[in-house]
Amino acid sequence: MVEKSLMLKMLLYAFAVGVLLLVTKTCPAAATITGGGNVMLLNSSRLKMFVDEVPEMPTIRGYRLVNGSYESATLTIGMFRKDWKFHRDLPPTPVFAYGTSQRTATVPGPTIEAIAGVSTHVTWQNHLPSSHILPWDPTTPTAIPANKKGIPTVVHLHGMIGGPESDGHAHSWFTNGFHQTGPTWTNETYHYPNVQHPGSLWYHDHAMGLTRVNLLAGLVGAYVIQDPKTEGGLGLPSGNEFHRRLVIFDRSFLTNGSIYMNSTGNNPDIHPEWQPEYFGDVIVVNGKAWPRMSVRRRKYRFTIINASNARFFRLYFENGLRLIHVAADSAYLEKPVVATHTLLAPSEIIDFVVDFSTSKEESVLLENDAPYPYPSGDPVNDANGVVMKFVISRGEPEPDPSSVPGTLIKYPTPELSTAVRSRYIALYEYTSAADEPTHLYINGKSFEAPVTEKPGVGTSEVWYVINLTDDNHPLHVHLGLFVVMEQTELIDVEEFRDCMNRLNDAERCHVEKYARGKKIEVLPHEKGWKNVYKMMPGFVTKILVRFSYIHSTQPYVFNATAEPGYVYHCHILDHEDNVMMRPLKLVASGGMGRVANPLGVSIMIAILMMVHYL
Ligand SMILES: *[C@@H]1O[C@H](CO)[C@@H](O)[C@H](O)[C@H]1NC(C)=O
Ligand SMILES: *[C@@H]1O[C@H](CO)[C@@H](O)[C@H](O)[C@H]1NC(C)=O
Ligand SMILES: *[C@@H]1O[C@H](CO)[C@@H](O)[C@H](O)[C@H]1NC(C)=O
Ligand SMILES: *[C@@H]1O[C@H](CO)[C@@H](O)[C@H](O)[C@H]1NC(C)=O
Ligand SMILES: *[C@@H]1O[C@H](CO)[C@@H](O)[C@H](O)[C@H]1NC(C)=O
Ligand SMILES: *[C@@H]1O[C@H](CO)[C@@H](O)[C@H](O)[C@H]1NC(C)=O
Ligand SMILES: *[C@@H]1O[C@H](CO)[C@@H](O)[C@H](O)[C@H]1NC(C)=O
Ligand SMILES: *[C@@H]1O[C@H](CO)[C@@H](O)[C@H](O)[C@H]1NC(C)=O
Ligand SMILES: [Cu+2]
Repeated sequence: MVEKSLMLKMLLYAFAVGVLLLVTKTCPAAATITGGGNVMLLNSSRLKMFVDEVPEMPTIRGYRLVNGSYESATLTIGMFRKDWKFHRDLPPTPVFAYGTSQRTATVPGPTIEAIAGVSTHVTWQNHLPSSHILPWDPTTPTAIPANKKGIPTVVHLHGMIGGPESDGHAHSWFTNGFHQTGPTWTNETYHYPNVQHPGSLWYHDHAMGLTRVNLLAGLVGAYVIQDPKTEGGLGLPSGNEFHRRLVIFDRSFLTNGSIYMNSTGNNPDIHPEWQPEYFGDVIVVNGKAWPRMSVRRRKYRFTIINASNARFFRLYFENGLRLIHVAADSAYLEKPVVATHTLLAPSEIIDFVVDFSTSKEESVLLENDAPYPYPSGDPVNDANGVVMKFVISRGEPEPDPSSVPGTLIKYPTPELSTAVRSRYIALYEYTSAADEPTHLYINGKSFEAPVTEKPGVGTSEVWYVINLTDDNHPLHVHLGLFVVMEQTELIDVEEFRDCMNRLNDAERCHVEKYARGKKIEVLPHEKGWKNVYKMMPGFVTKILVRFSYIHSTQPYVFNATAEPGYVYHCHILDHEDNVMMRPLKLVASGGMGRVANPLGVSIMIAILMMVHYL
């Protein structure tokens, strides 16, 4: 399937080049071709790499400093249509961007800096035009305003431990000027308590059925919760110059600069436009294609947010420079973990320190060798195998006051015995007669089916995620944090899959009989508290999910049981939209807000399966 589409793509390139030759002959000035129904894809190798310096996104303080003390702030951030230069030699690209005004809006959006314990209020405003710049598909469950005008948007702050009203529920969408709002929309202003462990978060759109296109259009940005009390003393490289946040995604372009997204579905008679996974052939860092960054000969900290729709990145420095991981997703690790490679799934965050003073070379490439789709797809090529270039200042290492301490921040060790119940949950991928995916479900249930996951506030649960498909589905849980306990290969997978296809019931299919294969060690830098994890195909992955803070035993400072509740989903956006997402409703549990206490062992099994649907 992958090869087939690649072949078609190449044929199309060949055709397009032919057209270009023809046109340039008759009309030498024609540098771009539009219209006529013939899409002209940009050949990404025409874009010279490393010509643009990586931008630092603007920062906005989510607090006020009043007489030397931190006070809560209210921000207004809009979504605007504007043109964005992704590369020196690429014409401006129409995008949707977050910012305080159309002029200052950026892709990715501004970085919001919050202070632990000081709440931030944001009024997110939609200033988008009446129709989308990318093809979306009305045949998947999608937010469509009654007057069919306007682009539904809703903002999710990924990693925030906050109330459901401000979680950016897929049905809480709103259009330009709040002219139309979704069924669970309640308030123009979102409240982010910031009462949680310090770390990196990111905000992005989450509107029903439009998440993939709204992100692809540019609606992503970073958010950080800083805690001077716990982080300040660590001595890590800090400040905007030495702690850099990089938002990475992949995009394809047309020669006229527009973002290219195939508008023909893989099953066009079922879904005219939906495709199961978007891959672009240009790697974009902070809004620039294959940028370069000039660095000094000293330590830097990089927080990398993967905002791709479906591409995985396995990052490494070509000269073997070490990555010293200090955090993963939103939380610090207990101890730094040194590695040369790091695998990043969509929406995961990695956070590491690199010491450029140890580099013998004066420039070094950050490369990627993850096949796509991950892990069984095509190998990377000269284009998507390269992420960016670091140009290191010449001469002797600089004096460098920063360091990486032996111990970072220790949170309570997750105890399996604290889990209070067990569940089995299956994720299914359905395919057409032509063996092309048509849609994906969790538990064989649509998003609209009544909620089945109702964890108690303050409790922990064990989920066993069983993945029987060929694709890696990064699972993301809103509100909760989890620790990956164990990954066990399934034996006799075919037999188990057949049973699951018939019964959709892991217990009756005796999952324990199959979950007896080899165990794969969780990588040390992924052993901390996470909010997304890539589940290995053919494996059962056991995770302990916690619905309470990890930094303290205090109860949530908001009502987690309020409407409209939360969701959990696959973070491959094209899957999430169609509809690998389920509601998650917190319920009061004996003494709301009490920290989980041992009540017995619970098991939740999430099973990801490939069901052949004929
Ligand atoms: C680029 O060409 C496509 C296809 O003809 C068209 O839909 C799009 O609006 C054009 N973009 C720009 C920026 O002109
Ligand atoms: C893209 O351009 C490069 C260099 O100009 C060329 O070698 C390659 O064949 C082109 N690829 C396609 C698919 O046309
Ligand atoms: C700041 O502190 C000064 C001196 O304590 C006080 O007079 C002033 O009212 C304070 N301002 C605010 C805005 O709190
Ligand atoms: C909306 O949010 C604001 C700011 O958080 C709050 O003051 C107000 O009470 C909320 N309104 C409703 C109807 O919930
Ligand atoms: C777009 O997707 C359709 C359906 O999968 C495929 O047939 C076609 O080749 C794709 N077009 C390009 C340019 O990749
Ligand atoms: C980003 O995420 C996508 C899908 O979620 C994944 O395929 C890709 O490898 C990730 N990239 C990085 C740099 O983590
Ligand atoms: C299922 O396995 C595939 C193949 O490795 C993997 O890409 C995907 O992330 C897995 N999904 C889950 C939910 O684990
Ligand atoms: C929390 O929200 C639920 C559902 O709206 C409501 O029934 C309950 O009374 C609220 N609890 C508190 C403490 O406000
Ligand atoms: Cu998925």
